This record gives sequence, structure tokens and C-alpha cells, in this order.
Amino acid sequence: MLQKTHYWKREANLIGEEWVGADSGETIDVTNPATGETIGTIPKCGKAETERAIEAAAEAFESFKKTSADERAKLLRALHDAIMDNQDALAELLTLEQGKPLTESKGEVGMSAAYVLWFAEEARRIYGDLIPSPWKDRRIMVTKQPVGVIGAITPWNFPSSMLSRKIGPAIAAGCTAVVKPATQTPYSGLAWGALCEEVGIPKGVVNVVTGSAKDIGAALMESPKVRKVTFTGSTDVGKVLIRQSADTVKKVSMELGGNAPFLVFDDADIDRAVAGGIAAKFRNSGQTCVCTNRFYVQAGIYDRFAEKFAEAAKGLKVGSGLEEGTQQGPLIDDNAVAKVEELIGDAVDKGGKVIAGGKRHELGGTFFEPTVIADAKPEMRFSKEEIFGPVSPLFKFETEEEAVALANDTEYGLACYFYTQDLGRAFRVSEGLDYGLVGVNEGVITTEVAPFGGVKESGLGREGSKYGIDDYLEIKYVCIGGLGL
Ligand code: TXE
Repeated sequence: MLQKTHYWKREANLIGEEWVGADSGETIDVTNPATGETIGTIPKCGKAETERAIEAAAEAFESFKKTSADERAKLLRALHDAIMDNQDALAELLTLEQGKPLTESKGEVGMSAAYVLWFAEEARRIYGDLIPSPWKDRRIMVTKQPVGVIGAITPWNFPSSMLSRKIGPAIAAGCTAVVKPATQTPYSGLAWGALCEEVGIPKGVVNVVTGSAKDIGAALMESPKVRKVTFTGSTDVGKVLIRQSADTVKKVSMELGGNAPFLVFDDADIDRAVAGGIAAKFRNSGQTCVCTNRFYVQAGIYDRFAEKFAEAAKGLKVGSGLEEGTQQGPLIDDNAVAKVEELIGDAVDKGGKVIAGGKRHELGGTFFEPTVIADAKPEMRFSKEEIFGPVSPLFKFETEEEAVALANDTEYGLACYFYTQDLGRAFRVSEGLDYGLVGVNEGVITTEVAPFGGVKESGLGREGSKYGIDDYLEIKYVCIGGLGL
């Protein structure tokens, strides 16, 4: 069992064997979004430190790639156990830097451990093929090998589980990694590094660097030693990274923005749809790439749904994530609040009717009221833009065809949800929606056993499940001749 002090608010970076500060000695403050208080600092590292981390990872790769699947599975199982042994403390740390309610943080840390365990199992299932040969005297073999050093850039909305989803499969495959956690929420990532060290993951296999996103990102993208970069964040930054990857032709996997539609058909179980909609919208204060961005409700039940949904939203308890019973914490920072206010202002100007919330919460800071806007229209900005906050626009539709067309009318394609009790419609609509994830009569569907990822501008590749390790492996064809067969 680890002591809280081993990983609690680590104010240094893990590069190779050492925990170090920035070369310049410069630091960045980390803020508790619930209070606005500085809770500590992290090193402001840049290109030079990242290059050293890449060197450390490249050196470690030379021996780590030769470890057996069993050894790697054992390390990951130990990491899973360490995360679970420390679930409460890690959840508290996560809430302190990110703001989400403690229950959600505990859930995230549990999910983080679940991904690690899943990939411990997958490590032992990296199978190859023996392909029937067209030549009598040759045999054709396909094996899978680790891609090498990977770079992982993670966001602030899920600072623990995003890391597990990326570094879990990397370790399982035999890769080594340089991780850059989001500047707002670095301590969960640094704790992850400390736990890797504690459970005996060899030095250099996992390196954690904090600081200037642009410089660290550029160093990872430019290095020919980094063979793959995995990123979760905004579509704009994702596009920059994809462009930067061209010069060294590295693999990229991208988990980018979303614009999730939530369709409620006339035949839906309305109470179930309301409960699912609340969960799909307001968890993590709406700051999730799979959070509902647009509700489309069929005309026959629009008014009833709107009334019940607004009531439920008004009933959510807003407060510090550390307080018992809190259901919605603060937003991550002032920029997030400003964006939410802008989008509400735009909707109201264009005829939207605020039927719940609509403004900053009386608690002040970055707390915002759970908001519902009726009479939403296609020309309102949130039809196209990711809100990333606790705002629910309710649009009205008449027919199934119209609903599917509206849902697909976006450049994004990550998650979507719909509620119906008609089995034929369930198949028809889920086949018609251009999304990577579809929830039918469910508003929260993420699990380590299923593939997570989007189509169109929501990204490239899949995380979790048996598919989530593919991007960390290279396929090698071996033709063996001269066998005298
Ligand atoms: O994202 P950024 P931000 C969406 C969401 C949100 C918006 C802006 O709509 O409102 O993006 O959030 C690192 N090179 N999502 O500004 O900037 C950064 O340090 C390399 C959706 O926080 O994309 C962090 O580690 N890295 C999303 C990570 O990228 C760079 C999660 C994400 O930050 C970089 C987060 C650069 N040039 C935001 N610039 C999701 N898919 O869940 C930034 N970063």
C-alpha cells in the first residue's frame, strides 16, 4: 500500500530515472477551479527536457521490447492494484485540480484501473498468423511488434482515465512513452508516473513532462524517435498535430471534439430519457467529448419532455466537488464560463427560451447553473459548436428521417444517443447515424471492453477494447524459405 505522500501533488517531472524540475527552474501554478486558489506548482518544461525524456524512452525501449507478454501483464496488474489501493486519495487529488464531484472522480479512477487491467489481459493476446503459402517450400508468418516510443498528450477533463487508455496499451504492447498531461490537471498524470515507478515499471518506460504545450508537442512531433502520438483534446489542436506528424510519417490517433445529438422519439420511455439525458449532459459539468450537445425531441412529447427535463436540471446540486452530495462542480476555468455565456447569449438573441438556469451560479467563481434552453434553432451557434458546459438546447423535430438528418448535420461524429421502444427503429436509426458510439436508451456507455472513438472530425483510431492496442503495434510479414519442404 502506497502512502499518500508518494504521489500526492508531485511538483517534479519524471524523466528517465529522475524526478526533476525545468532546466530554467521556471514553474506554472496549478489552480483549484472550485476556489480559484493556487494548490501548487509544476515545472515549466519545454523542448530540451522533452528531448531528454524521448532519449530515456528510446533507451528503455531497447530492453522493454524484449520483455515477455507475461512480464508486462504482471506489471500492469500491479499498477491496477496500486491504483485501486489508492482510489480514494487519487480521486481527491483529481477533484482538487479538476473540480468534478468526488463520486465522479472515484468512478474515473476506477475506470482508469479497469483500462489498465483490460490491457494486462490484452498483452497476452497479441496473436500473429501463419498464412497458407502459395509456395511449396516457404512459410508465411505475420507477427506483431511494438511501434516504439510513443507520445501521449492528454486533456484536463479526464486526467486519469485518458492516461490509462493510452499508456495501458502502450505498456501491454511493449512500447515506452513520454506523457504530457494537461497543464490545468497535471497532478493526476504525475501521480500515475509515481505509481508506475512504485510498482517496478522499468525506468524510462513512462516519462511525464509538464509545461509549454506548444514546445513539448513540437518536440514530440518532430522527433523521428517518436513513432506514434496519441492525443485527446480539441479538434483544432488535433489538426495541428496531424500536420506536424507528416515530416516524420508517424502514426497518430486522435480523440477530438464532439457534437453529440440525443434524440427522443414519441414512443420513448420519457422518464428514462430524462434520466439518461441528465447523465449524458451534466456529468463533469458538461465537459466531456461524449456529453450531449443537442437534444432533438419529437413534437408529440416535446413540451412534456422539456418540462420534466428542466425540473430535473433545476434539482441538480451545484457545489464544490469535495462536498458530499454535489452533482455538478465548477467549470475548469474562466474561458469555459465565457464560452458558455456567449453561446447562451447567442441563443437568446435568436429566440431561445431559457427554462432552467442560464447564468453564473450564486456560488461565484466558475460555477454555472445547469441550463436548459427551449425553442432551439439550427442557426444558433451550439448547433455546430461544442458547448463543453452545462447547457442543454432542446430542438423539435417531426419525423424520424428529419431527426437522423439533423443529427448527422455536423462535421463531428463521436457519440450519439436516442430513445425509442420500437425495435425496428432502434436498428434503423443506429445504422443511419454517422457516429463512432451509439447509445440506445442509455446515456452513459463508456466501458473498457468497448471501442471508443469517432468518425469525421472527431478523430482517428479507437481506444479500449481489443481494438485499442492495434495502434501500438506494427505488423511484420516474415517469409521463411529454404526449408527443403
Ligand atoms: O483543449 P486543447 P482546451 C475541446 C472542448 C474544449 C476545447 C478547448 O470543446 O472547450 O476543446 O479545450 C494540449 N501541441 N476539448 O483548450 O488545447 C493541452 O496542453 C501539443 C475536447 O483545453 O486541445 C492539453 O494537454 N499539445 C476534449 C491538450 O492538448 C497541445 C478534451 C488538450 O488541450 C497544443 C479537451 C499544441 N500546440 C478539450 N496545444 C475531448 N476530446 O474530450 C494544446 N495542447
